[in-house]
Amino acid sequence: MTVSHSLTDTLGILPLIQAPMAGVSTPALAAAVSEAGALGSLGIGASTLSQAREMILATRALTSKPFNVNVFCHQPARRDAQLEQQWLNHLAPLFDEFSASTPTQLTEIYPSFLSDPAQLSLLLETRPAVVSFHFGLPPAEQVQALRDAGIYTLASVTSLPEALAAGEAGVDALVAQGIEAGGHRGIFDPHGPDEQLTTLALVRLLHQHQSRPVIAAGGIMHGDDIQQMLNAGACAVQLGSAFLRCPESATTASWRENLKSPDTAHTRLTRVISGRPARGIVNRLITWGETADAPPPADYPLAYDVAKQLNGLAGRHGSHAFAAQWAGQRAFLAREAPAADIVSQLLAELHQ
Ligand code: FMN
Repeated sequence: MTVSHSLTDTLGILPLIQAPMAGVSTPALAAAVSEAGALGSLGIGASTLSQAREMILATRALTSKPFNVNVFCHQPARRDAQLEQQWLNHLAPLFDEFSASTPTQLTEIYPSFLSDPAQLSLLLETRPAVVSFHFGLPPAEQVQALRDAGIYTLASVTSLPEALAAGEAGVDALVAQGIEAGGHRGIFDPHGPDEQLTTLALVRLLHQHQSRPVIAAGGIMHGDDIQQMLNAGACAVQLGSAFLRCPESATTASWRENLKSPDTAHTRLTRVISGRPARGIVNRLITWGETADAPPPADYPLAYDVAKQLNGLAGRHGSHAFAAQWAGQRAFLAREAPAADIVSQLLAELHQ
């Protein structure tokens, strides 16, 4: 049986994690957060193996402190040629706007940790202090192999059954991701039921009904929010949106502009961008993909393939109207400051 120790005691860090954010959390961001005494994270779910290796080595060159590396554990896409064609047909008028033809094929652009043994080998070789899983769980033997290598393991969960499954798989601690959270929802089966619990409800539920340490994620932007989660039984918190405006983040200029505007409060949890539920600032693809007559989007990550192609095309014409700009419900509270200052401001508020 796995004996879990608290992340903060094991690693000697503050109870604060900068969320892994694929494409946004750079080595500079992760290292700055870790140097400030919290836990920085890299998201390698959207990277090639060599990019992932480079990011891990670059982070290690910037800090000797612990950091987290996050992988995607999604099930392979359900291929359905008819559904994929319907989705492409629905998006065709958007490609027409740029006088471009619609793609004819969709590709699984992100290999899952579950089907790519090279990702496990990379983690065992580079041994980051922490590894976290999103969208599901690896088999218990793989979790054990990571733990045997001295790696502390985390898994995103959105419900009690997912939390119990993560416990069964031997994961050390759970990231309880509430409905307020920005970015992709870590739900294991995106086609299954979803109670859509708030972060506070989920933290209390998991604290009451299972024994693994719980890390709260979703809508946490201020020291008061951290205190509320610790009071509810969380041992730490994980914040993504709070770090989007840091100079160290790879957030684009248009995304940063939008984060400053009151429109940032207008986020939506939608499957139309990637095929999995994810929360972002409402853009033209979301509006277009959610019209009453729209067919269901292609499965994850097939829908993301065409969304990225559309965004690339629009970008070449100077438009950001189709960019996926992930943000939590409370991202309008994100502060523009270096990551180390964000960490110290949050701690000062926590201890007021
Ligand atoms: N979580 C992951 O486990 N892996 C990711 O690659 C990932 N990418 C994200 C990208 C962005 C831009 C954002 C905002 C979140 C992402 N998340 C990812 C979700 C975060 O882990 C976390 O659950 C979320 O940021 C918490 O909500 P908040 O944004 O309100 O703080």
